[in-house]
Amino acid sequence: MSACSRVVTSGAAYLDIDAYACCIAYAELLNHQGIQARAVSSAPLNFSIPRTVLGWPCALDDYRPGAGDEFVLVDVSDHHHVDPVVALDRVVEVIDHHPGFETYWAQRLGPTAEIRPIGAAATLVFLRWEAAGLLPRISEHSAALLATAILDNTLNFRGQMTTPADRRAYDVLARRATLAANWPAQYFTECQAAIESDLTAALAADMKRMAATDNLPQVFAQMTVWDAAALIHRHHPMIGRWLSGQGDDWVLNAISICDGKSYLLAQAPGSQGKISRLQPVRWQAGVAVLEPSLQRKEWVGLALQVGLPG
Ligand SMILES: [Mn+2]
Repeated sequence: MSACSRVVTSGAAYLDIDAYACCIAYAELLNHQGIQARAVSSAPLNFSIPRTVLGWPCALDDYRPGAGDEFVLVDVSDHHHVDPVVALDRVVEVIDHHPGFETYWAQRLGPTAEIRPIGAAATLVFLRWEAAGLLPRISEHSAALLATAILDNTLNFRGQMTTPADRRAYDVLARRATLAANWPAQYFTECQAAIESDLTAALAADMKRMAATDNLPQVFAQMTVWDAAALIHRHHPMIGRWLSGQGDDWVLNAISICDGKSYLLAQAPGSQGKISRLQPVRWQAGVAVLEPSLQRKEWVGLALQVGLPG
């Protein structure tokens, strides 16, 4: 009989840098605390994890969860979209920053479900390390992963969900990981180059079907790049063709770090209208520009508010 393990895992569709960092760094923390834990995922990694990051000396564990294992969800709380390895009745902890399922988990887990609006789930994991008094023992690669996840999920601290805790966590972790001062530009530029070299795969890897609300286009693709205006200028027709193949009702939210704007692409008047009802943008030739940029989880938040009575 093998000993039971805490399996730290995330969403089913894909793993972004925040989910990836949280799995690895939170499993490392649990192990320091004497709880056997593993970072496990069966989802593909998306384009927010570029080659430089993959080159750091860390990885997910090659582990198949067994009958007695317990699960920790990080950077996900929608129970419809968790990794297929998860047994929902054996989830013991949730650490997330996506809105919509706070009540579901509060009823099941009480205070061990921590779901709150903050720039990155990685910041919540950083706070766990700090609260445990174990920050001096965090590995350099976990510190670098968490720091980079914070950069990505806060859109280089310009995202509207960014909090002072995200900034402080980045400063502490970047120092600990000795990241270069120009790491943000380097990171987002590398992500953009990877995305442009395989655009349809990048679209497929960060596309969600919005079942929860009628107030958003059904297909909601997103990418975060250094310069979205340049990317759209180069690839607009191709992006439109590929997304039209996924359905009639779609939008692409291309988040541009260098100018802090969202470049929205949509073709159908109905899809454009759904976006315009949530934010007052002007559509021109299928493109609308929004400053400051909004992330998909913020669009979902707006769409859910519209659905509330009163
Ligand atoms: Mn996240």
